[in-house]
Amino acid sequence: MSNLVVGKLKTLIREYPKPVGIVVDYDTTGFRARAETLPWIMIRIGLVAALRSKVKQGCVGVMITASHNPGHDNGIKLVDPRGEMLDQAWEVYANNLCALDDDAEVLWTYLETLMIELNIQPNDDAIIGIAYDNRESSPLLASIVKRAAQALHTVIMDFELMTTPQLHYAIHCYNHDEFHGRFNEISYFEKLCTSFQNLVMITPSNRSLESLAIDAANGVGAFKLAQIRRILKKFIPLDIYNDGRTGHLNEKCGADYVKHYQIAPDGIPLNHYSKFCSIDGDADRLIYFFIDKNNHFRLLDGDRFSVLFLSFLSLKLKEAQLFDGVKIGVVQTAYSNQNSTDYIVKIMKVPVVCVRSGVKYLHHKALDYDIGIYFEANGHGTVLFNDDLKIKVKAASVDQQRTEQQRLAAKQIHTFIDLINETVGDAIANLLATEVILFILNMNLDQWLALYDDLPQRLLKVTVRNRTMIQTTDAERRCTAPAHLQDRIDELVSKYPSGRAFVRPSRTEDIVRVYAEAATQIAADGLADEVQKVVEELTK
Ligand code: 16G
Ligand code: ZN
Repeated sequence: MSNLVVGKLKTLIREYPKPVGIVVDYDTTGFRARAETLPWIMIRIGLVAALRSKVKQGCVGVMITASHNPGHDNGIKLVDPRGEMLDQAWEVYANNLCALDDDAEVLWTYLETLMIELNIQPNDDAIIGIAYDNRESSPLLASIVKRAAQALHTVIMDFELMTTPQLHYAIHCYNHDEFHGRFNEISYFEKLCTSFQNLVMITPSNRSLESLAIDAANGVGAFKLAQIRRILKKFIPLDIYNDGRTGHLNEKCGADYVKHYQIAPDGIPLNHYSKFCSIDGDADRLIYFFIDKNNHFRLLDGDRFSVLFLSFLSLKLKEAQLFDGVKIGVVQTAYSNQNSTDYIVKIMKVPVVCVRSGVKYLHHKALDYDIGIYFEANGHGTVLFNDDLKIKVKAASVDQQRTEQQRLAAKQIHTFIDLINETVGDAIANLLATEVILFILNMNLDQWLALYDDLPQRLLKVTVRNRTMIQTTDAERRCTAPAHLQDRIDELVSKYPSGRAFVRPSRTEDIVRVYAEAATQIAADGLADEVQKVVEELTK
């Protein structure tokens, strides 16, 4: 066996050598870089995926995407058998493999040691499911992962073109008893569309749903949305723009662009609709926007989804007489607008916890609740419901001791749970969830936005010599290095009414991010500029 594996690895290494002196780091987003620099990493990740599958005795997912990055980038991340992000201990194995010399014998020695430590054999069964987004480089990178994994006796399930959340869901289904080791894309579309239709149909109303214009970032989501549009055409008109047929991926469009620049994307007719949304390149982020009556661009970001989903669920739990005793919590990051946090805590009386950026940190924390709602301000998030709560809600929906209104509310929650993709934030599922909540609550985007006013904010990118000089604590809200940086930020913040600012090194770009908010836009801009100057001065 070992000679065979070493032989296959030798061939792969010869074809896709590791550049000299390169150092990479698997973090919350996996690996991400210019596509042409990635092939050698694919070999290592293919091996890690195979081992992870052997250990877990389940199917492991491999997603090839660079999300909202430009089309020339690509990336890779692994999905654990429950459909969740890769266990953090395994990030270390991925990094260790990448740090080794480009030599098949060396790689094999490391793998052998690891297999002994993990108590697995090279020829134990392994299965991985691979999917990719619509970047030109994706099929080649996927083929390298497959070949490396196959060297370790691995069965490959080729999902080809999929969104990141679809792959998470596919992996969850594949490993879940209920699905008996099967998954096909139809079950994903059925889950979303059937629950959406049911929610619309059980809700008494004589209104119909208004058209939604979707900016699909010229990404893989466009192709999947086209199928949803067809299935749901009698229920909601979904008009897809930036659909990947002509424009470039994430170029002047997509959720990240719209959120970052706070402007409408190119390629969408602003005069024709009252509701718009943007998803990102791999369809795991969503933001909404509209043009108000004064012709101003208005954004509804991830914080707004937390508030909307929470309002809906609290109301329906109360109507179903299920609210008491249910532990609901909202998980946010440092980027969440302070006014959203205040609204949730002070007005809605629901606790908020802040964790560091990165979906897996939010997801993990949300598991502490019966209903855990988490969204990053950038539009990535979902809702998690624990099993007891699901059973309780289902029972209430058919409980003849309850009034019809109480049963209906329980049924609405139960159907809403079906619509949500609990494995990871899913822009397509969340878009349908948002539409149906607005329909049930009879709200338009103006009313949704009016729930609270955002504090003006400014986000800056700062280029420094070495971004790891900046170290943070307290969910990335305070700096511990370089010395004096936090004191200087505190001093600046104290000059601004409602001021708040923090600095953190990006994990996806070679820059430092500065965030500031304050009572006015001028003040937020001023505070961000002042903090930027201090960062530049102390990292010279
Ligand atoms: C990635 C993360 C996102 C986080 C962002 C921070 C996932 C799937 N995505 O996009 O959650 O907000 O990185 O990026 O975890 P930054 O470190 O460059 O600010
Ligand atoms: Zn994404």
